[in-house]
Amino acid sequence: MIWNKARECEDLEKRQHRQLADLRELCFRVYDRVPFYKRKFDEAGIKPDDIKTLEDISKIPFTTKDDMRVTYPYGLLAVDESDIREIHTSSGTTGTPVVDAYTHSDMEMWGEVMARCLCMAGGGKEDVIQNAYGYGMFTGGLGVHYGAQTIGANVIPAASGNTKRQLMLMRDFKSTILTCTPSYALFMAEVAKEMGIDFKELPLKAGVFGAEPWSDTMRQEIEDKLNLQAFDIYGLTEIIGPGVSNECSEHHGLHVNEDFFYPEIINPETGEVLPPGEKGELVFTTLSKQGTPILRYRTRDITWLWRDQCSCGRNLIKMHRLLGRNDDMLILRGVNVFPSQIENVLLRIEETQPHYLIIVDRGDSHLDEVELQVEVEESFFSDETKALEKIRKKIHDELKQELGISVKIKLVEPKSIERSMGKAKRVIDKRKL
Ligand code: DLL
Repeated sequence: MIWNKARECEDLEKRQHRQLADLRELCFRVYDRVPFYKRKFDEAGIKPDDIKTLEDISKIPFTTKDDMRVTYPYGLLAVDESDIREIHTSSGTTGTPVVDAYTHSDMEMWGEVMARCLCMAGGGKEDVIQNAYGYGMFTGGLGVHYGAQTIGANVIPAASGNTKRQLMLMRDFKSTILTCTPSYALFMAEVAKEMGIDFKELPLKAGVFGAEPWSDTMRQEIEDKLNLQAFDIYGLTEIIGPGVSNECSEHHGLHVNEDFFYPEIINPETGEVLPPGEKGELVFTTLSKQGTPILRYRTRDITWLWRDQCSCGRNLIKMHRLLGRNDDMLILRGVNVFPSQIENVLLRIEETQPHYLIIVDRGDSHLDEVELQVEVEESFFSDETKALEKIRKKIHDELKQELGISVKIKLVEPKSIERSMGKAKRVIDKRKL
């Protein structure tokens, strides 16, 4: 089933016509209401009325994660605060987060795009959707929830964690669709095995997995172990949360909800817009968002776009599953982590040196395991285990506070981590993503 045939299969010319009208309206609106954008337009020497074609979008300056951070909390708001119905922030960290503020119409739009995604995965009114994405400031839980309610399904707001209860709910309430991160899906398979639950005996038919990188090999493993069809879902807080794009049953690229989120691929070095089929950095403009509209947001995600007449009937442009990022952001257990955050914590702790190595792996549990090797300051390095244990615990606790996740700390001798003459290699990622 297609949730909104009129929009998802719309004649291309008509769609582009509306995209342009929305883009122009957006430019006038933010120029008028958001001093940040007015300044950006003025600095670039352009006026909203200079945007006369869709290609003219390339005249508009990019927006970056840093722009969003320095305008925290409400610097990008384009409506009165009293018109905001809900806010979400980027996951995990206690540093300055990125804020997404939604008006009533933004909430409706979120419900609509998520409804489309769940439909692409075969979801409908008769389904029981077990939603094991985190609820809270993270957009995953509530985003999927609104989509599930829009399609009229029964949603089980299980949230992430408490895996045994999760599996019990799945069995007893006969969940047909599972939504969570792909690594959590595999972890569930392990626990199910220990509990003696056989997925072949459950009515689960589909899984909508995203929020972190995964591969076709991992898809195969999930499909085999959980006995379902796995669909890739993509999204990001800055744009809306989940619901930006999703795979249909063809499993050949993710359809982008381009009537709401206008995608471009750029050369990350030059900023030049690249033609369909060329690999580069994904950039989005939210065409109709009211609360915190974003113009030309540089996602740092690497992929390419193409358009074909998909066998599912939709002609929404497609993006290839993500190929990686062009910054050093890691996604650990669904939490976005920058190595610089770890470095800042180490710099605050006098017993350590900021010489460190982050080793990420997926253990038997299929969940991300992170080990931080860190050098101890020469004058503090002693053989006394008790003293070292105290330092280890201090780093562990401060990192947990900063990142929101637990990291295994391994203290190493001064000068034992390899020094680099160029860009230091701080991360060894052994996950096969
Ligand atoms: O992860 C929103 C989301 C929730 C998407 C639930 C899908 C499902 P953020 O925490 O802001 O938002 O992280 C966004 O996560 O820029 C990508 O680098 C990465 N990411 C999201 N989906 C995928 C995916 C949510 N399907 C960042 N494959 C993005 C690979 C993904 N990476």
